[in-house]
Amino acid sequence: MAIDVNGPAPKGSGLFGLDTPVADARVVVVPVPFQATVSFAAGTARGPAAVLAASHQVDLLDADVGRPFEGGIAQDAGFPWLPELDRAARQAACRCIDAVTSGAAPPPADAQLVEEACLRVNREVTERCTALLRDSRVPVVLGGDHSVSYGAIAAAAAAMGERRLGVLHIDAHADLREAYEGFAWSHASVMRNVVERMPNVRLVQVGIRDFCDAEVDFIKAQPGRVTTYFDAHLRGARLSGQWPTVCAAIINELPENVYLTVDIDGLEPSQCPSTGTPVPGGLSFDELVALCDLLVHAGKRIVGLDVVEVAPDPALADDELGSSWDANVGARLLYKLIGFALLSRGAPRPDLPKAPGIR
Ligand SMILES: [Mn+2]
Repeated sequence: MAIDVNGPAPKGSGLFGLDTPVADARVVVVPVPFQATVSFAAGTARGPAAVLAASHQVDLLDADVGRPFEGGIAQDAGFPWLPELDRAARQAACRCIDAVTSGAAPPPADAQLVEEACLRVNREVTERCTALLRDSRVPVVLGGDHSVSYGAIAAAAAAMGERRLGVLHIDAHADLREAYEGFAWSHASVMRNVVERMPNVRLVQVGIRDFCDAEVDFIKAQPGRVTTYFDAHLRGARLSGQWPTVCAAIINELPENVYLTVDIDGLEPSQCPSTGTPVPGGLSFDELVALCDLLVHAGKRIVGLDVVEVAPDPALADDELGSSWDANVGARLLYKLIGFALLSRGAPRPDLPKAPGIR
């Protein structure tokens, strides 16, 4: 079916109202609705369904990134076994967290179930993304909690061979804990695991405003590997109109090939009120878009990306998810990030008439 960019998304159509077969898509979105180790409010397991529903509102022409749909975007079937595994692992994780927070040891069988679930998700996401990268396609993981990024980053890092991979990490949280609530593969440990297990990764964090002593010690101990732009240190640039200057510095820390991992809570909570662990402060939507725009203009190549921790308002029923504000922001951000990834691989830039005074 031809795409009508002027009309509404057809009922029952795919992500962004497109019907590109997965086999023909240059960008493949892999939904991973996993939240076993979520520590505060659960809900991101409904993120992919909500983003899919909300994506039908996204206009296909975009002033920042042009016509990403022409690159071919499709969402694959994900992992049919995942929802059941997620439910079982989440229940086991809750029992572990209850034990740990009351000073007891977690039940060993539950701890093992969570660990094995996390390892399986890591392994299967890595396999899926590796196959896409081998095919010169762009893997896009849609979470789920932040733990789902690990497998995608592992695939991208391995695809680099001897070359370095920059990981541009947008988040309120440093995610550098050695383990959290007893889980080695927690969302709160994902970047620690990336840095420790993928020697060619260079991690650059932006927007961080929730962290512990041990995470700061880890950052200090990794001067060539980890650079953290704390939100408090970015505030001056944000408030004084120096955002592009600080973006240039951030980008300068990254090698040519970049994996982009966006925890939606890196944005201001007004953009993600239902996410699991919202924190005041953070980047505006425009600041994140400007950072990505400058990244592409600087000649960096986006090899893969993810958007995680999007959660719809828990009051919404399954058939109402398209009206979720969190998912609306998530879908629009996802479309732009896909667009930037395609621009970074030579897609044509947008060609809009510019009004007087606009450069
Ligand atoms: Mn976070």
